[in-house]
Amino acid sequence: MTLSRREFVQTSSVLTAAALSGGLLESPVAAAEENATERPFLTPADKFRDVSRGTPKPHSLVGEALVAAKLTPETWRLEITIDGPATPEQKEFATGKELKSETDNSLDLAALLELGKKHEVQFLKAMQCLNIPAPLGQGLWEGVPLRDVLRLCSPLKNVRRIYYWGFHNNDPKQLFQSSLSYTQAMETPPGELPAFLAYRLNGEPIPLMRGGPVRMVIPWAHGFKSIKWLQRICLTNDYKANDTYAEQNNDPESYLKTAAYFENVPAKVAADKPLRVSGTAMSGLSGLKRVEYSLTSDENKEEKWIPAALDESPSDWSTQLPAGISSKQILGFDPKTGEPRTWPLRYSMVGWSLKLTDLKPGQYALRVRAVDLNDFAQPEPRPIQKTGRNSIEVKEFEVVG
Ligand SMILES: Nc1nc2c(c(=O)[nH]1)N[C@H]1C(S)=C(S)[C@@H](COP(=O)(O)O)O[C@H]1N2
Ligand SMILES: [Mo]
Repeated sequence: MTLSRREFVQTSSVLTAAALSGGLLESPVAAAEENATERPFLTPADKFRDVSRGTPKPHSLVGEALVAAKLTPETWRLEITIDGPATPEQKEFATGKELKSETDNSLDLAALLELGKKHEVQFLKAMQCLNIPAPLGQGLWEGVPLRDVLRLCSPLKNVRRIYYWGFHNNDPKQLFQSSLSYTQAMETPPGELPAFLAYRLNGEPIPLMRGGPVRMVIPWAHGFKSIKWLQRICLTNDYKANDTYAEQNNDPESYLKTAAYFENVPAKVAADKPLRVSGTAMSGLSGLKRVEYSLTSDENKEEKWIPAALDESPSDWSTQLPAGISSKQILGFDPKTGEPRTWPLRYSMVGWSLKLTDLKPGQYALRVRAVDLNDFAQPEPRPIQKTGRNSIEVKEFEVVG
């Protein structure tokens, strides 16, 4: 069931009137007009929170060092190699055509862009670290599905896993690697988004800062699968996930989780002034049904969960997207109408807001949680935090008279 904001407001006013009788009244009808969160849908490339490893960080390189690292658009190369008999579990070995600088057939950016003319995909995705509570930023990513790149290595035999890494100062200790199964690389459920090699972010070449010239982007996964400064893909018969992140007690197959986040809540609020609170919610693998909040105080410690308003899909997507990009081209949108097939969009963030009125002086705690399409409320269904943070956020504030 999807509700428009107006329908939603009508429904929630009934809910809140019933739910809140202890003097803490929310007035959803009054909030209706002011509810839309004036937040741009896309995060500018330089405003993402950065999670990068390396000494020096690859995006700090300039001039000759950048050329030597092959991180300029002209010097960038992708090598695809097949690894040897590494583990006893490999009774058969992967075989296929390799693309290597040595043999002068590595892939350059021009060749990748050429593949893009035929196979390009575009979609909106929020980047989120498995170990950081809030998403890092949201972008329109464009590139070529990994499956179309891997076809350059045909015929492939006995490949069970694909792992890949980026520039790491040619130092094995700085290597940060991720992996996918062969199936995840090659097959995509209808309506879902494929693993792909991205070369544009928000309509521009991916800046070095965000992992350009080419970054792997894995739509369904946390940030650690989306390797920046991509330079090497390796095909193997080894069936085990061999992500660097797995060595740090993280679940290497974790999907993005559905969760709600606050923006800012002031520490002190004036009594009898309405308090508007907003934030974002991530729609993970299991989708997002609603965002709920609960307000407790010294006098009223009982948690009652009340729906907050979710931002609607922008009425004019052209105001949110880079010039020249139509939402009709973007995966997850209807190519005829340019409207999202589902709202909120899977693997992206949506704004939410709520308004508290008639607050009496005292200490309060405001909590917010997401409910997914299977009716699991945060932190369920996966309360183990090393599969991706999704604790319920709480903000404490004081109302002063
Ligand atoms: N080459 C490389 N790629 C990387 C990383 C890294 O350290 N090196 N960090 C990963 C992790 S853990 C995250 S959360 C995301 C962060 O992406 P961002 O810096 O664009 O926000 O990049 C991923 N890709
Ligand atoms: Mo991360």
